[in-house]
Amino acid sequence: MELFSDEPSELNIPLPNATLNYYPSFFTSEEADFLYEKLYQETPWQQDDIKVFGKIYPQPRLTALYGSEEKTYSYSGITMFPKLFTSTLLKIKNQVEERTNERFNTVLLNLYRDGNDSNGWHSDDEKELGTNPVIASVSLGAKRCFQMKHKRDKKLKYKLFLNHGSLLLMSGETQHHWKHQLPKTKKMMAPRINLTFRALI
Ligand SMILES: O=C(O)CCC(=O)C(=O)O
Ligand SMILES: [Mn+2]
Repeated sequence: MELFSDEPSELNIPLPNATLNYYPSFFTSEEADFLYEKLYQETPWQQDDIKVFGKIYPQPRLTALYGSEEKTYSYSGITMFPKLFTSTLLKIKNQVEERTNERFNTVLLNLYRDGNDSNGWHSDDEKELGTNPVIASVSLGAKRCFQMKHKRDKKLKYKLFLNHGSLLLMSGETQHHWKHQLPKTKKMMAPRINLTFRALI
């Protein structure tokens, strides 16, 4: 309940060919602080190499993959083997599922150590996710800019600053028609943790 705030608890972001729901204060700032610290400390962060246009680079962020089964997840030439959900991640997953009425069996964690870490233009459209995947993205830590661009209509662009403790739900045909990225920034930035819950089939 938000007694002293006029910030809406849920925003439907109206973009063509996309379904986006944003929950700016999905977690209270105390809950978000706690989860940030806990995940920062307890996650075995790794830095994989990725292949971009045939060249190998270290990924510009750290990641970790968790799931309820041992299904692997492959993207950008990497195959990740999930660890089993921790109790922290299961609690977050339950809250996300309750709010969104969706079910997830995998979460990919990203740690952006500073403004130099990033995530390039992509869609979450790997075949393991099926058609019209639902992606639930939780943000903790520094407020970073999340950008979207339509694949065909170059005029269609959107950006959103993702709050500490927020949830962004991307569903419907979003991944089919849009790409998203988290660009580098020259501003001094504290670390940010992002969790994307996904359903692998
Ligand atoms: O960090 C973010 O907000 C985006 C992460 C993302 O797009 C991904 O991991 O697929
Ligand atoms: Mn993505």
